[in-house]
Amino acid sequence: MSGTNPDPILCIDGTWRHASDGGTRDIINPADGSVVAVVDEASADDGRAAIAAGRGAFDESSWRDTTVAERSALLDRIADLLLRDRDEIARAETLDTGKTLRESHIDIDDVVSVFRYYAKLVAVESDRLVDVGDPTIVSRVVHEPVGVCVLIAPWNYPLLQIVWKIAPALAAGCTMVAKPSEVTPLSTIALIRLAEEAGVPPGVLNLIQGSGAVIGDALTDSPDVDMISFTGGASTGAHIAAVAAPHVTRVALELGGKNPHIVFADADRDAALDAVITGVFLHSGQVCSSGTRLIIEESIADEFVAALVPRAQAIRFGDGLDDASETGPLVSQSHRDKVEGYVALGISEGATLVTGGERPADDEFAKGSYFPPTILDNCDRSMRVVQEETFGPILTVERFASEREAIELGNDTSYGLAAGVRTADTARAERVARALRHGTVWINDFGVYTAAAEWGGFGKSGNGRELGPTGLAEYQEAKHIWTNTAPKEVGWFTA
Ligand code: TXE
Repeated sequence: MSGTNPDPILCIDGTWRHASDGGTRDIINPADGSVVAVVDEASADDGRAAIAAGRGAFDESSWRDTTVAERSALLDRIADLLLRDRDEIARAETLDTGKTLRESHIDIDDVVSVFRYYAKLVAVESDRLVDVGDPTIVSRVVHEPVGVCVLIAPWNYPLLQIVWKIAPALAAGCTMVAKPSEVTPLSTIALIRLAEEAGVPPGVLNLIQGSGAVIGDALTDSPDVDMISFTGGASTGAHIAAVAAPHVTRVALELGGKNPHIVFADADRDAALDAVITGVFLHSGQVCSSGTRLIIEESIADEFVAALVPRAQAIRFGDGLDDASETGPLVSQSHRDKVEGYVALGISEGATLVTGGERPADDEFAKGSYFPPTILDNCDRSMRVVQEETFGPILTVERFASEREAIELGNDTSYGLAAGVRTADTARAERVARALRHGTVWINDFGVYTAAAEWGGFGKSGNGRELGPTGLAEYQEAKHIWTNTAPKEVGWFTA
């Protein structure tokens, strides 16, 4: 397949085109290293053309004057089309990312719920009347689209992450340039085609596929961009914020996490074991909210860790297209190298390797970027493996003696995306949940979310919020319109 590039996949102003400099990229299946597609790789000029298309559609077309009812119906149509093509898109997502087909189907259902949520939310949007205490004054706050948005997504949840941005941006009436991760563009390409079929006008939703290093600055260092929403690595996010700062562009960042999962001795043991395993090893740990730090009450720690081991070892990893696989490979060989490096680092820092830690030797896994569920015990918060995002299937274990210490450990991170607390004591659960400086806290649950509740981080996990009403407000400007219905002289100056 390598070398052939049949269908153009850059969508600029409603026209599907190849890259202006003829660039292409092989898309690799991490399960076996095969090339699943060859796609156009945009140049910086293509990026600038996409922004110009978005600017033109925002400033000169009738898009921003569409009614909320029209945009709501459009979102629902996209959701319908996603359901029609659910199996095909799920397969593309699995080939791209390595995740299991089951996970890809769940992602599409989640994405549909996000479109449906914003279709409903925007339909009931209304101006807010402000009582200024004078019956002759009508004061209203109205919401308008922020403008041209650049939406940059990562590779772990390619469709889901881009839809958390596209759905509210469309609902708000913005125009946009969507850029999936260059290693996982297939589901986003399918989505943009569906959006076109649903009736999104030319120039409103442009698609650029390419390397962040080549086109990133062209997309973010532009006075024609009103908003950038980015999900990805912390250093890339900081770079984007710096590049956009001279233009005072609105920037929303979702930058991952190092998420504590706190287990008290009175927690339901079996539910806790199950949640800890799922919380960290789902999608082989390539989840921004992965429960990668087990923080466990010392009285139960040894027995609990011993019980985790057989569960971790029983996880069947393999090709995501194989129904028997419970989790897939890591996204790439280079990412596996990074994860492997963190295991070695943890051991050198004094952690005890309890299970996993070495890439599988079997021939069956030789061509894929597999890495087994790994547990590192006897960790402490000074270790880099405890503080840095490994983004792989590595669970670190720390022990605590008191509620206060559990909270201190849970907050001892520069990130602040998500945390879990497990206890049978509801008052303690509430105290701990309120004390944790994280954007989401799960009590006796882990990893779940809903389109209707805000998602985002404290600290270096980012700023801004996706989902929920705030996720729509990110793409809106609030404008105050003050109408004096009985104008008369104010008489401030006497002349
Ligand atoms: O992310 P990058 P990478 C974390 C995780 C991972 C690390 C690095 O720890 O190991 O980040 O992953 C685009 N201007 N997360 O290197 O580079 C890029 O093309 C504009 C957490 O893959 O941040 C892609 O579309 N855009 C995370 C997107 O940024 C640029 C999910 C993310 O890539 C750019 C993934 C630039 N200068 C990784 N450089 C999460 N928060 O869930 C790159 N990009």
